[in-house]
Amino acid sequence: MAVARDLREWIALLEREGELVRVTAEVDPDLEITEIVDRTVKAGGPALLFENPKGARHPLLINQFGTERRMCLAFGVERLDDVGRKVADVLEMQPPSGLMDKVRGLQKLKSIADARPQTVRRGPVHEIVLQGDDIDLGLLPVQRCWPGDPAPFITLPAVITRDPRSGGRNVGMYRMQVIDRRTTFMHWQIHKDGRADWLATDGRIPVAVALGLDPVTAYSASAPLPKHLDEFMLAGFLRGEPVELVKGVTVDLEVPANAEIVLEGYIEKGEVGIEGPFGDHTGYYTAPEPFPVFRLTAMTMRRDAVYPSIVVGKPPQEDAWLGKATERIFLPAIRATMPEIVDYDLPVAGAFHNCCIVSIRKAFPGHAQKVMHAIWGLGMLSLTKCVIVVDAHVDVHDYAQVLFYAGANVDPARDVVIGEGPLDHLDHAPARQFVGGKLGIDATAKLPEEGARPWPEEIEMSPETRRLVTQRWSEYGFEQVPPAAAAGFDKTSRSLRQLLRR
Ligand SMILES: Cc1cc2nc3c(=O)[nH]c(=O)nc-3n(C[C@H](O)[C@H](O)[C@H](O)COP(=O)(O)O)c2cc1C
Ligand SMILES: [Mn+2]
Repeated sequence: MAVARDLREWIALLEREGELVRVTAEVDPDLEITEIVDRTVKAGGPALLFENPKGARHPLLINQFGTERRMCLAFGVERLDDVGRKVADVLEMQPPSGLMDKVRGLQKLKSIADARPQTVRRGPVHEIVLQGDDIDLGLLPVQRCWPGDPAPFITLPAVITRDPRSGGRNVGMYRMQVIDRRTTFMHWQIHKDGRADWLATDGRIPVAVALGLDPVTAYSASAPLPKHLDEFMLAGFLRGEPVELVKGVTVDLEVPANAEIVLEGYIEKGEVGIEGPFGDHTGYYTAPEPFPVFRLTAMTMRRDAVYPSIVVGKPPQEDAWLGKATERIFLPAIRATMPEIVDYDLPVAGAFHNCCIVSIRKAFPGHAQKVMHAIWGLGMLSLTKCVIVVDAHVDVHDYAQVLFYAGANVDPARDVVIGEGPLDHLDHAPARQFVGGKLGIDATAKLPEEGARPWPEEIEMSPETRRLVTQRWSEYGFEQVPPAAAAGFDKTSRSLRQLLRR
């Protein structure tokens, strides 16, 4: 499946697939769009293109990522795990052993070569260039999302900076509160790479913000890559086509040539103001806090540029699927250092950082604790508040099943780890901001060395009886198939459900 080159091709693809609705009625970006989108997302509805946002010159695209199907369309895959497999293929590369192996190896190497962004001389993003007094963020339908928000916020930006020491590029998604026609705040939180670039800079740091990208590049801005890795590389690798970049007009940075809109400018080291509150993905308003001020020096656009937006709030919202994409794409990288991990799940209702369920092939006493501590030491997963470890055969995506083992296999006096460590910037629960408690729950079967009595056997029907019942099913004369919704959690009842569906 081909992936979209830019936002326009993506919109066309969504339309062909029946995944987009155009709204021609005049709709207010002040709260009204949020309420429409909130209902649409929760109903599993389509992407929405608001063609006449009130008071603005440009249309607004929202809910482009709001379902699993659209997320798969974005990556050109059948299932999100297929994207993870592409990453695994490269991470697990071995010296080739035969001709076919060599050919396959070359294909993989090509995908790595494609990852490198390509500089081009010009791009449509410079069809319109506004500088000085002509710069006006009021042209864009920037949403005020929730009633407690003091101003409109740009919510789906790809913020481009360079590390002043290494020159390495970073692309991050950080919300931007509009202050006036030519100024916003930049909400890069304490653990984030853009903020580190800013802190490492003396004086002013050039910043470019791309709005309206192909979906994979837009996603990549939200991906938690290690600091030294360029998110545009990830985008090129996942797309199988390099991201094309052009030189900025007023900043010494390169920007996506096919972006709908680019905001160029700078941030002074010492210039901060009070940003927020903002109704965030935690489900609460974040407290007002000092964040730096972004001053625009140019606003460039394609003709008829489309402005992209997203609403976050109490889960589930559209960002759920951006998070699930990260969960699937990063599994192979996590497994590269912890091969005992079978799978993991970051529940949407846990706002991703509140809870991590992980299944492991347990091999020695204390293994579950080892994995908890590894997660608390791994990239952005280190901010995870609660880790639940289960055995390999448990389906981490089936929360009823996880709860069963967390209940049945846990002696709280023995199997709960309470630690301390860094917490998400926006977590309001800990007594101090940024640090607080960690909860680990070891829901694996325990070994004698871990202080367990002989562990009982789990109940499973014998294969012969299952086969017999399957064979005789029609003989039993059931009139109606029992509702499959009475979802049990163990393998027996799942295979029974599959049987009943036939
Ligand atoms: C819709 C959306 C909005 C986000 N807003 C912010 C934000 O305002 N501030 C922030 O620090 N991270 C925000 N994030 C998370 C970052 O984009 C994410 O942590 C990313 O890895 C940051 O890039 P970095 O690792 O290069 O710093 C947001 C993510 C999404 C999907
Ligand atoms: Mn980064």
